[in-house]
Parts: sequence; structure tokens; C-alpha cells
Amino acid sequence: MIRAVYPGSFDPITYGHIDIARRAAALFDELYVVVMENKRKKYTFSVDERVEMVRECLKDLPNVHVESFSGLLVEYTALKNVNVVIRGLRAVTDFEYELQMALANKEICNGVETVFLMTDKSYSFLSSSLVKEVASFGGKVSQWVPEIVERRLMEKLRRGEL
Ligand code: COD
Repeated sequence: MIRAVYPGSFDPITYGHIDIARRAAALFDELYVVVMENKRKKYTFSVDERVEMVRECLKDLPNVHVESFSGLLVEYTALKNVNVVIRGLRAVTDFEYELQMALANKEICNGVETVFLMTDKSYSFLSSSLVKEVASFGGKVSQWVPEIVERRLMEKLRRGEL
């Protein structure tokens, strides 16, 4: 049985993330989608809110487990006894950061392999930041995020938290 971990901030989850998660779930027996919490990062949504949205968006996939984790990614992979990390690649700009992270993870934890899935061309420009930017001006984001995420963004906007 081959298990994989798909880590991210998912702040919030978009159709780009969902596409990668669905494709990874079809390739591996079990997929852990892990919402990372990093004390040094400022998020728009709390970890619980992010987990709830990710769970809702992937609930139809029986081999997908959604969890949160605060710590090094390789600590999580060791905890779960998983040595495949899934990452999505959008453009050349992603490559440098992803290469650094993949090599660092392998250096810290020998045996951890990063598998990159290319973005679907319809989502190649899509990021959580772009979605938040457009939503913060009251723009339409339903083409980029599921309804639950759009609703949460609108709630944040109404409360002046976006
Ligand atoms: N199409 C395809 N893929 C996409 C799209 C899209 N439109 N949007 C995002 N993705 C991919 C990203 O490229 C990424 O691979 C993944 O989805 C998650 O993206 P984000 O933006 O939600 O998450 P990141 O990139 O901020 O996540 C970074 C981590 C939290 C995973 C990383 O910082 C980490 O592992 N932190 C834990 C501490 C640690 O171990 N640090 C050492 C690493 S060297």
C-alpha cells in the first residue's frame, strides 16, 4: 500500500488544490491532506476553518484523510510512516521554492520523495492570494472556489477581516 501526504496552507482551498488532491487520490492508496499551521505565518483563516473547508471539498473521496499539523512536514511524514509528498507545480516561479523544499525535506529525512503534479491548465494562474484579493474588492470568485469557501470569504469581507 502506498500512502502520500499533500501538505499546504490551503488559506483557503481553491479548485487548483482540489484538482491536485483528486488526481493524487487516484494515484495512491491513501492520501493525507495536511493543513499546516506555522506560527511564523499570518493566515486569513484559522487552522480549524481551513480544515473544515478542505474536509467539505474532499468529502466524496473515501481514501482521503484531512488533518492539521503544526511542525516540520517531515515530522508529520514520520508520524504517519509515509514517504511520498505531493506538491503541485503551476509555473516556473513555483519551481525554485519547490525544489528548495523538496531537497531540504530529503536532507532532513532521507527517504522522503516529493512527487510533483502539474497544474491543470485552467488553474495555472490560480492561487489562494489571488482569490482573496478579488474577494476583498467584492469580485466574483465562484469560478475558482467551491460554494463553502466563497461563503466563508464573504463572511470575512462583511466582518472587515479580508
Ligand atoms: N494548481 C496546482 N497546484 C496548486 C495550485 C494550482 N492552482 N495552487 C496551489 N497549488 C499547490 C502549490 O504549488 C503547493 O504545492 C500546494 O498546492 C499547496 O499550496 P499552498 O499555497 O496552499 O501551500 P504552501 O505552498 O504555502 O505550503 C507550504 C508548506 C506549509 C507545505 C511548507 O511551508 C511546510 O512544509 N511547512 C512546514 C514546516 C517545514 O517543514 N518547513 C521546511 C520545509 S523545507
